[in-house]
Amino acid sequence: NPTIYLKDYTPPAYLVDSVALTFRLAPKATRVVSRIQFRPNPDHENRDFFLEGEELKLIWAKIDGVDITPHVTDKGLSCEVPDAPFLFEAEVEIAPEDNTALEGLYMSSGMYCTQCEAQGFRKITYYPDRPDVMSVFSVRIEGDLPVLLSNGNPTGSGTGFAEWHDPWPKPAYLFALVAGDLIAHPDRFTTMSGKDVALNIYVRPGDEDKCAFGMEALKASMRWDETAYGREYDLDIFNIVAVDDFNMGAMENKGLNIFNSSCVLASPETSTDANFERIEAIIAHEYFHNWTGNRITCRDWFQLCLKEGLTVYRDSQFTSDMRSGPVKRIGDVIDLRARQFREDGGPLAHPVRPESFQEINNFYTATVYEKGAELIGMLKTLVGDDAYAKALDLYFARHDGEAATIEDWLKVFEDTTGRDLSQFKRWYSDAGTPRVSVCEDFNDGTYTLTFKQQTPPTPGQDVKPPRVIPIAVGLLSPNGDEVHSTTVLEMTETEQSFTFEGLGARPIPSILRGFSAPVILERDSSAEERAFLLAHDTDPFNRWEAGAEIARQLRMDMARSGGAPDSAYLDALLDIARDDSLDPAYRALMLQPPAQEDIAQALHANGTTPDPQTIYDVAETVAQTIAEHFGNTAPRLYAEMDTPAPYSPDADAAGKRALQARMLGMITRLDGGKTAAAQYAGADNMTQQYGALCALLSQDFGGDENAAFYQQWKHDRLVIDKWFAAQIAFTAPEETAEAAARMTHHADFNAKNPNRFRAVFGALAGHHGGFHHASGAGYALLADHLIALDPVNPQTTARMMSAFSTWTRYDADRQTLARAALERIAATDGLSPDTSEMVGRILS
Ligand code: BAL
Ligand code: ZN
Repeated sequence: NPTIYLKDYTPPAYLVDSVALTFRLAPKATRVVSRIQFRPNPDHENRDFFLEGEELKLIWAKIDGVDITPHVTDKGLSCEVPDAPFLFEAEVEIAPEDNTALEGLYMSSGMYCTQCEAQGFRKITYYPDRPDVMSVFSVRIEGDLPVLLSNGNPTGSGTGFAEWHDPWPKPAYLFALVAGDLIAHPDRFTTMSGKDVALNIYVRPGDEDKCAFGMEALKASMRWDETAYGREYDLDIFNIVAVDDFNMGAMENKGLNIFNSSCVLASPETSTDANFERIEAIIAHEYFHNWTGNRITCRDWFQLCLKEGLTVYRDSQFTSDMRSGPVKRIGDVIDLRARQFREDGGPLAHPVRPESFQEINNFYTATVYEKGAELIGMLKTLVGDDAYAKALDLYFARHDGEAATIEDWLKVFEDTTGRDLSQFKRWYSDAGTPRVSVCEDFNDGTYTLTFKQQTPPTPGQDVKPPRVIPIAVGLLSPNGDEVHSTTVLEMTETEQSFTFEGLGARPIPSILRGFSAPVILERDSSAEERAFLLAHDTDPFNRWEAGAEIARQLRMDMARSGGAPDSAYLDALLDIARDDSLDPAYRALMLQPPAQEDIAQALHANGTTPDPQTIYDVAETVAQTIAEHFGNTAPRLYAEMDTPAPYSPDADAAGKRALQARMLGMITRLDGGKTAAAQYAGADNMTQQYGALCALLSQDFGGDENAAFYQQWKHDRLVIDKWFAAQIAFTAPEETAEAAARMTHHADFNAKNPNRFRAVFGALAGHHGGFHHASGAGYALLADHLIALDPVNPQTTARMMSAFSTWTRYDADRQTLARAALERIAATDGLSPDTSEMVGRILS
């Protein structure tokens, strides 16, 4: 694939005023008739007419009713056209049943569905498949299926057909069609201006009882967007459809969101607390796209963060409002460090707004999404809440109905506040995670913090000028009082000092409160100071951070030079666990050990080659020591955290269960699995059933429960995905690859289903010690299966390639093994452009 550059952007040669599509559905030979009203774009000189189209069989084409014979290649169609508005018509044939890539129109468990973002519409018909061509769509679907859905409002239906009209101009990537034997879970919503909206969640028969939670989440999202952003829904109907085979989590098609069934179906018996929270967040995310993504879309795919960063930011605000703000923030930062910092520090690093790509599907990344959201949070911190609200109002007013850019986005903030955001823009253009070091001085009542920022080089970007970094700081007195409440310091230079006057004693600083910027803070604080902040910081994020830093440092020290946790650390954990003034969900997070991947990342950043086996052994030793230190506290707290029946997925109850699960992990190390087996036997919900199973498997118990679990749930695809993952996640490193290989031979393994493929290989890649085992078996197995999957489903293959992105961090022997696996992938004949780009970047 050629490389496409942001700098080469040119406006479309032709615009589309309206498009009418007729689908005659058939699994092997669906016919699509398109009638597209074009007009020359006055802003464009070049008049070459080209429509993207891939894997289409052209039946006929006409311009203004006259047959034409266009020039057709495997990329699209070109022909002579009038220098005035004209009607282009064509009929094409496609084979949804053969479409295993799950892009365009495909079939999943007997239903037709679509995925058009980013460039899937070109596999449905010839079209200017670019987001800056927005048009009004009318759709007629003909097919012998009970439910026939498309975007917009229904305009007619009868036996074997349905018609839809979407009055809101949209790019082709937001087109959707669903047809199948589906059951609706219906509801209604009255918008803030009193408009009645019909809501439906469509599912396969048998899944009807898993829709209620998603529907409540949808209504809460609709209300929240009205209250928080003044955004009202704009069609008569809003449909969600659950699909089993889906490359992503969900898709925000206008008025017809299509969801991976794992991201919408929920019931207490089959879904964990974590599933419920994620479903609520994803439903919100897709709904919020209606304004940030659909009404205002992206001019080109380089601007992907314009809709994704903002929408992730909005869904995190929503979750914070629905649940606990600090718990959500801590969870987001854990995730950011695990996925985005890892990306930003390796061969896949790219700017939040990339400047080039070969395959845009490879840029649906943690950097575009999660770092993109962090940039919105920083902007809000810098301008303040009121200015943020005004800027957003201006954004919606100024760009509604447009395909916008990051420049447009920043301009509304500049126009609202009078600030110059040119330095802030570097956050969009420069890859890499800034490292911010700090030193301090106290003299005669004046306390000075001096910060230095430095961003390491990333692929294609050697020099990184300083960025504006909002650093939220509070100061505590030695007796634990807050002597200076949170202030946002605006760092703009490479090195910069900030002073605080009139202090009676040298304060203890709490820096980067709330994780006010996505940077790595480097501070040589003493163990005492961290322990002090862990006990006294009034900022819940930084209090957690102090504990996390102690936990990370301990494991790094042990991995480098042995040793054991000291009793101060163990007692601090006990104090937190028993502190009733703290929300159980927060306590559970405080007791969550750092991921082994984080320890490897931190060791590498500090110049030590991480040894995955040692990191695994340290994690086990520390966990065992903590369990022993907790002694009777664990069973006592375990009992205290009992939640009343019936199960409720609300945040309070889920928080209690999270803390209870931490205790169960400790107890299972000491009681031979008795408590976990009892929990398993008595559980009336998946959180506790699966939690007990995982606790048992992690200590090599639970053979009977494991077999019973499979028997009980073998009919439920989503539960069996969890079971597949659990067979791998709790193995010792030397057994992980073998366990994953065994699961690929299980009768229920199906590589064509992305959820099942990810259950196995996500668990393998997520097992740090196992994937990076010295034998190289993890690398080899993943390479085998990626090579096999690539011709079937390039997108899922390419995304899973990122498992290899840290390979150069490890020792020479592991590097040799990983390189061999990567080179084997690279040398595969006919490798997809998606995977080819990924392997090229990872090897470079
Ligand atoms: N737009 C792709 C899926 C999502 O981010 O919502
Ligand atoms: Zn999104």
